Order: sequence, then structure tokens, then C-alpha cells
Amino acid sequence: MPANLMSKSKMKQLAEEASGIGEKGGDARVKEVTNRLLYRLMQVIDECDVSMEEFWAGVGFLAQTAKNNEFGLLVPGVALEHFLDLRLDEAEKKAGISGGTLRTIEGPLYVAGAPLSKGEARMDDGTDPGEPFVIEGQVRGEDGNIIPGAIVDIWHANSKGGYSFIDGEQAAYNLRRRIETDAKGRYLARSIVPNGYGCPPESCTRKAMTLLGRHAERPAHVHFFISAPGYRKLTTQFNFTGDKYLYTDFAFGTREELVVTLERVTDAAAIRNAGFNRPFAKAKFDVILIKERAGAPRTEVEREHVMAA
Ligand code: MBD
Ligand code: FE
Repeated sequence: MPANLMSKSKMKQLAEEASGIGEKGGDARVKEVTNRLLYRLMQVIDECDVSMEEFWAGVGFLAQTAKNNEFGLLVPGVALEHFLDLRLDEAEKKAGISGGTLRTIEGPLYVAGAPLSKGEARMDDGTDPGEPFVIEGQVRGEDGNIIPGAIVDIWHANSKGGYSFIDGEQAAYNLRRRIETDAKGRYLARSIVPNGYGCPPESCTRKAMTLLGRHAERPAHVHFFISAPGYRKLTTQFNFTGDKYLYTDFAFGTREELVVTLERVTDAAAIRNAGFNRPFAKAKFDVILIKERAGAPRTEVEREHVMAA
């Protein structure tokens, strides 16, 4: 069948009717977004001459993605989560907000309710054979003021690239901690160096990436939520210099300002001081928060989060 069989006005009329545009009831916001989505979808079907078989294969793919509870993975894979970040960056710029540590995607693997401690935390349960890791930094405001009592919520993968709760192989809340910054605004985490995450072999997301000629891997990264009273909540991550996938992250999370060079510590006294029994890696990740202000776009994102039992 040839492309462009349909007139624009016919597609427009059909999308409007299906979205209840002429009806009194319903939700105006839902109607508007549905109408625009449907009209564009009809256009794409017509322009690309999508066959019935292709259309239903697409429906089947989305159904399987939902069955796998995998939309949280597919969304960053097709750059939409990063796109939402870029829009929020622009909205902040428009509101006169600049400076502060850059945001980047939350991703689908956060688990709420991690253990909370003051100043420092040991994040791993001691069973991971990976390289010991110290993550430390200071939380400050845009004027350079230190922020004691900020909550630094950290989560990352193990040395196999797996997340506790999600992979079903690790203790509850392993590699997930909340640390309250000390009187000098500092936090310190003892952990193990994470490996990058790869989408599961049978996942719809990996299958989609393969069809797009892309890989389905993330570089190693450490996730953060940082919050403090009176400040804008920050969602971010850091990556490591030299990572194989640093600039081809399938989830578009890498930002140059958030790449940290790991320091390798081999000195015996320093190893003992850090509470380890072998050489370790150290990352310094300081954070600048922006003061909350009236009229600024929200950075606290309401989305579904699981809690480990
Ligand atoms: C991750 O660990 C992640 O952070 C994202 C965004 C997607 C998949 C796995
Ligand atoms: Fe992650």
C-alpha cells in the first residue's frame, strides 16, 4: 500500500472525535493530550504506511513491556527521561535559576526507605568481592554555605551491575543508604565499586535496542537524591572517567560535569584508616543545591516507588 492515503483533515477530525473534544464531560487536560497523541500517531502510520501486522506487533510489544513491568527501563532507553530533564533545565533557566549541580535521570531502580545514618554509612554487606570504594563529599548552597542535615540518598549496583531488590540476589537495601550530612555538610559512604548495568537478555528494552542497532548498556554510575529544607531537591548521578560506555549510555544519563576520576589508594595505613583490608577506590562528589523559590518548576517528582519488605 502506498503512503499518505489519508487527508490531514480526516485524521484531525477522527482524533478529535476519539478524544471527546466536542463533548462537554471528561478531563480537559487528558482530552487535549490524547487528541495530539492520536493525531500524530495516525500521521506516522499513514506516512510510514504501517501495515496491520506491524501495528499489532507494536501493540504486542507494548503489552509485553507492561507485563514485564518494564516501562521504567524503556523510557530512558528511548531518551524520554533525559528529554524530561532537558525540559526541566530549560524551565529553570526561564525562571532565572542557574548554577548548582546538574541533574540527571533517576532511572527505574530506586527503592524507598533505605537505612538512615548520620555523617557516614557502610553501604555493602561485605559479601561483594569487588573493589572497596569510598564516596565522600560536601553539600553546599549556591552561595557556598555549608548545609548540615541534608539527606543524601545513595543507590548503586554491585560489582556484577545488579541492584538489590531488583535482582533478587542481594540482602534488602544492600548498596542503598540515606546519609544525613554532618555539621560541616559532609557525607561519607563506604561501599564497593559498581559495575555498569546491562538490560536483561530477554527484556523488551534490549530487544528494542537491538532492532535499533544500539547496545543496551549503561556505564557504571552512582545515583543520588539530595534534599534539605528550603532547597530544591536534586536527582543526579556520577560516572567514572574511562568507562567503556561513558559516552554511549543507552539511557542518556551521562553529563560531562558529572564524571568523576577515581583515586586509587594503595597505602597500607590509609587502607586501615578507611576500614578496608585491600586497596580501594575513592570518589569525591561535592554537591551544590539551589534555594527553593516561589514560581520555580518543581524538582520533586511524584512517581511510583517500591519499598523493600
Ligand atoms: C539503571 O541502573 C539505570 O540507572 C537506568 C536509568 C536504567 C536502567 C538501569
Ligand atoms: Fe542505575
